Amino acid sequence: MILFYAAGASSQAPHILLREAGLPFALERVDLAAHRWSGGEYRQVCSKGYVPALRLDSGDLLTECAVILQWIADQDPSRNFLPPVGSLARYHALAWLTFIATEVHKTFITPDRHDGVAANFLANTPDGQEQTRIRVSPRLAWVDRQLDGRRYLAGDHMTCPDVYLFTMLTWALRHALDLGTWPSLAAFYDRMMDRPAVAETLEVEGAPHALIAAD
Ligand SMILES: N[C@@H](CCC(=O)N[C@@H](CS)C(=O)NCC(=O)O)C(=O)O
Repeated sequence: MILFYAAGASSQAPHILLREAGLPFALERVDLAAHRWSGGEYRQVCSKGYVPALRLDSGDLLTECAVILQWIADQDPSRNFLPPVGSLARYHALAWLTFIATEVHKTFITPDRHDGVAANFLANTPDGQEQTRIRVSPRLAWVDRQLDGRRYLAGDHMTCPDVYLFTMLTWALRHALDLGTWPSLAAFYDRMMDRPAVAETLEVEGAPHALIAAD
């Protein structure tokens, strides 16, 4: 299978989970500004034009970060990256995925689309950082309270919403939010950073892409 990604984008979350799961996969880097990948026009791969996208060995293409994470988790139920289908715990995990996708991921993103340029992020400028503080901080403050006394969102065991949350925290740091404001979130971030799959992912992806340059 092939994961289409951009360094430091939301595609980082499925990238981490693929490594956690030990599944065989290839990576294809996408230049979101130019809409290109090594094979040509990216919209010919993914008509939505964004990452992540996961091309399965069957040729099918999966999109939407929260869905790709579920698919990866379900490849090996014994790893418990998600609770069993039908269990109440599964719905709690899906609530986390949905919360992160809609309340956190999307609040980092401006509704504006820029003509001809894939630039849907809030600009990493003082104004963009201020908007991030206003929009994202209350959500992260709430997550911090939920994490109080827990190692991961579901308790002691890492599940797939955790990798999505981790990626959102890297965005928060890039937008100059101070994780020290939220002790449980800061401890969670450090815990995730200690995981080999996370370190490998960060090393392989390298410096995050900048759709809108800082400064
Ligand atoms: N709804 C999508 C959003 C994905 C998304 O926002 N991707 C960003 C990178 S994190 C992107 O590729 N932006 C470029 C664009 O939208 O053109 C998901 O949850 O996967």
